[in-house]
Amino acid sequence: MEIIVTHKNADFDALSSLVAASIIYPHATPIVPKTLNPNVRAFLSIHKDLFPLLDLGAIDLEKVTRLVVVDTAQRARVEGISDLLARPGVEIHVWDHHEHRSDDIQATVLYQENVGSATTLLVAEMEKGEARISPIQATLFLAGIYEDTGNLTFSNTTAKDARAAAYLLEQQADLNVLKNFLRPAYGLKQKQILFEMLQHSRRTKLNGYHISINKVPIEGHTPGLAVVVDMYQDIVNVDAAFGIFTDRGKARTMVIGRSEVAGLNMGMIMRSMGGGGHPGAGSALLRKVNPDAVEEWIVELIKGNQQSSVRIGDLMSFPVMTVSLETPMEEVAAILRKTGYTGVPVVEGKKIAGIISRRDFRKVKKASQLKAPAKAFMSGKVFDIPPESSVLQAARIMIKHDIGRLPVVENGDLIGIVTRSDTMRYFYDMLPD
Ligand SMILES: [Mn+2]
Repeated sequence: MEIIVTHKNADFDALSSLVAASIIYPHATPIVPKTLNPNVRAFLSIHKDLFPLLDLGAIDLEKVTRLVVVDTAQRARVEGISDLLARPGVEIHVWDHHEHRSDDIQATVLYQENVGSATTLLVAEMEKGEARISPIQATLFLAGIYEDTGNLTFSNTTAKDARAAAYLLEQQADLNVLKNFLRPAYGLKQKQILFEMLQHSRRTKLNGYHISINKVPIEGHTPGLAVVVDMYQDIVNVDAAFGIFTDRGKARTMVIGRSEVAGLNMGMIMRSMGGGGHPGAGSALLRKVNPDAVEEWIVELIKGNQQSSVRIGDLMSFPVMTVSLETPMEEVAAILRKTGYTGVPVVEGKKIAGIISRRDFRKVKKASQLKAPAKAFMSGKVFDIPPESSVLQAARIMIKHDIGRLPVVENGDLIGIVTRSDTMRYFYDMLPD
């Protein structure tokens, strides 16, 4: 059998992706997660009978041959399927719009695009297949897209999201129903928190942006904090707003952020804190932390964002010491010795043909082989990077592939080189003046 699952604390995008996937995979059973956001729960309590969703408990997982995961690729965010993920022979399809992470679920088929909502990808697929969508399904799908893109206003919104929304309106999505469900999480408790935030509201200018960070004590489970931060940001009118909500009894702190500007990627900031999100909105759950320290941490992360405006092109060394395909190995060795470099690109004209590093000399077994040309020992697999990349991107490639230097390539030509110590120096702010 086939099942469709999504992340816990399901939002509208998660729920609508579940239902949308059940149209694309007509033989698959959509499984509703145990925890739902309050507005999703409210929607389902009224519309449950219209959507044939099952609990995971009703499924014999032994019989599952195909698993479809929607609106997340993170293992930890999907409950109850770790055995299934580990079982060989299970076909796994992932539909997700979050940035791909190396520890994500290993998909047999991965549909990943950086669009505003996961629903967008599934709706685009449906439109291609000319699937029939009922008005109530169209309404739910539009709720998914609207919630994740802030009604197509968040900076993560793409033309594809707007196109999918247009298609759903053509399929009679009902904006009145939508309006009632998209913001119902705002009640008395949320109102009190918002008022408290406004009373203690402070604005600061960081890295050229107007920021407001607000620390609020909360007690017990408090849903709808994202909506509160959203409204708070609207009212105080800043580029980015953060709520640091601490429940002292449970020693838990929920950090929620909203950003209106492309230069402040909230998802990136929250990922640095162990959470996640999109460029426009994100959150992180921290245990046993001091809210003041969290505030400082956020300030540091925002300041750090400024650094990401430095591009690899600013940091690289050039001209680059290179050797040709025919340079004898003994000459390469002499160059490495003289310069202290751990490796040197092998070029053919301006194009990189390979790279030769100290490690490659381990392959040299006899002295006579030192007369052989570089092309015989070089590694032809070269990772390179364009000059407009960020330092973080370069660091990621070097760490992932355990390489110490990355050729910088523009229009196919080698224009510079960046080393691991360049990036380290940059991160630790030890740039020589
Ligand atoms: Mn989503």
